[in-house]
Amino acid sequence: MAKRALITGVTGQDGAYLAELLLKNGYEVHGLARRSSTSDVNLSRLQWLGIERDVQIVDGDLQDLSGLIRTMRDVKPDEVYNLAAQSFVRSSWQQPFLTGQVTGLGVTNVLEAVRLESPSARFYQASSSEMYGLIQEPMQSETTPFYPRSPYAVAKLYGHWLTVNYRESFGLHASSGILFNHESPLRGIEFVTRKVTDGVARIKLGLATELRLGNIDAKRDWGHSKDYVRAMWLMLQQDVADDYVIATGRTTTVRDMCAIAFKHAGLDMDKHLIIDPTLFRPAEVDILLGDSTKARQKFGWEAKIPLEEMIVEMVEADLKRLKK
Ligand code: NDP
Ligand code: GDR
Repeated sequence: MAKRALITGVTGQDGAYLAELLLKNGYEVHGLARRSSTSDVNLSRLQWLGIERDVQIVDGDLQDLSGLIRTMRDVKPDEVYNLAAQSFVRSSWQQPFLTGQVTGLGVTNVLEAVRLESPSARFYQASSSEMYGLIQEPMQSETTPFYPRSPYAVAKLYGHWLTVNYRESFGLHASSGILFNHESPLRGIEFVTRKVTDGVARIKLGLATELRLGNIDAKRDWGHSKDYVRAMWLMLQQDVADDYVIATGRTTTVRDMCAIAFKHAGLDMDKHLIIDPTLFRPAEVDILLGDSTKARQKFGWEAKIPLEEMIVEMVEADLKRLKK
């Protein structure tokens, strides 16, 4: 019989790529999604991948425990991937309470629903390199101390430790992936890589003349979402649940990432890039660089798609979108 997976956040970047991977692997895929007044459910990313009819959508919200319990009872999943979150760091200062409710306490709701209705299911929690925040070690691994620098990161830390706690308290097969930044053509437009590739495509097509960014000295360890969802799946195939860092092991400034996009489009970055102080954050994570030796040794995971290739793919996808 086909394995059954439930993905929360299926309409997001990772949810879409993970659904695609699980479908390819023969899974029956159920996705929790919330309705909005403009569309029943935002299926645009699933449509981009051509899988919108293959995913069974369940109406739900991470804040609604009773709905999650009912969903778990109905779907009876073998694997649960908790990807839903208010995931934009900058918004978390504007909406700290909501971020705490969804990104933090939401994890309690999903874990409780699993514990009560589907305790043999394997559980994945989407933890984040943002939890490292103010960096304590030059390369961050599973043993590096955390120092969160935003309401988002504080909420993620709560979800992370609760996952560890439910594993230790109730024996759940609950794993946490500490994923560093990962991007793709399906990345939300508010995140810096996509803001850059969309901005560059607009300038190239004569739809804009400038691109405004905040702190371009920040450094990130950027990988491709397609590589990272494979790591999520591999984690849940292990006999013993554990926590793993997933990263490329290479860090790049926002400025240098930006230069790749401008160069590919044949544009002079200095003529178009404007630094806007209003886009700086109240507290910044200056540098992230992950060490995913444990994931490589335990299940052979490595990032395959380099930053240059990904940024070019994103610029091309944005040019195509805008020409339409
Ligand atoms: P996205 O922002 O693209 O997707 C977030 C998803 O969560 C969307 O499907 C969104 O639904 C859903 N969601 C938001 N609030 C609720 C809610 N209250 N109830 C139910 N669903 C909700 O994020 P990514 O795909 O990039 O990331 C996936 C997860 O991994 C997130 O938890 C993120 O914090 C985490 N993460 C991401 C990293 C990255 O670099 N991408 C790195 C490390 C961790 P809707 O479409 O309706 O808005
Ligand atoms: P991040 O991603 O905060 O690392 O969180 P984001 O792309 O938003 O920022 C990366 C870095 O770029 C700097 N920056 C800008 N960022 C945005 N969004 N817009 C700008 O105009 C801009 N100018 C400079 C930021 O200050 C920052 O240093 C992402 C999310 O996916 C989280 O959910 C996830 O947990 C972490 O990655 C790992």
